[in-house]
Amino acid sequence: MRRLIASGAVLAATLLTAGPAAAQSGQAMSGEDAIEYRRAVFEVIAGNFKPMGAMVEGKIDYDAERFARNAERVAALSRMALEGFEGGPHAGEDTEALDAIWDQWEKFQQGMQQLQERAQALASAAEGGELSQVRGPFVEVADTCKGCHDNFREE
Ligand code: ASC
Repeated sequence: MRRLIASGAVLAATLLTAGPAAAQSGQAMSGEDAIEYRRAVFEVIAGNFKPMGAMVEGKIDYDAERFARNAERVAALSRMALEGFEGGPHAGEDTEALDAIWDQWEKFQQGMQQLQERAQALASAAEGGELSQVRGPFVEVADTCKGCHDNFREE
């Protein structure tokens, strides 16, 4: 009985501190947590994507294994990004996210979906190990990045 009361108190405290954003969507992070989370995801995406770009552009030597490994990471991370936007706009200074994301949520979600699909296609193409096979899929992913930045990110 004592244990039941204790767990009830913990549950009540959790619900109280989770705040209105979480209450609305069920699981959304709130405020600075959401901003920090999504920035971290995009930071690691960029850290993996940039060397791939340098290989495609011939600025560094093509390393098929590294390219495929990074492509796998980008594909996995692309599936983690949307969560950081749910329940927003979030209060916080350290963000370039435009309110257009939440005003046009359907369109934003479709962009994120396209990123996931194209990043997966790139990872699959990279398994073949041929630079000629990854160029096209790489450009498609980069175009998707740019499309969302143009529409949904501050200049
Ligand atoms: C990158 C990077 C981006 C995208 C974008 C593609 O390497 O950091 O944000 O590619 O520039 O157009």
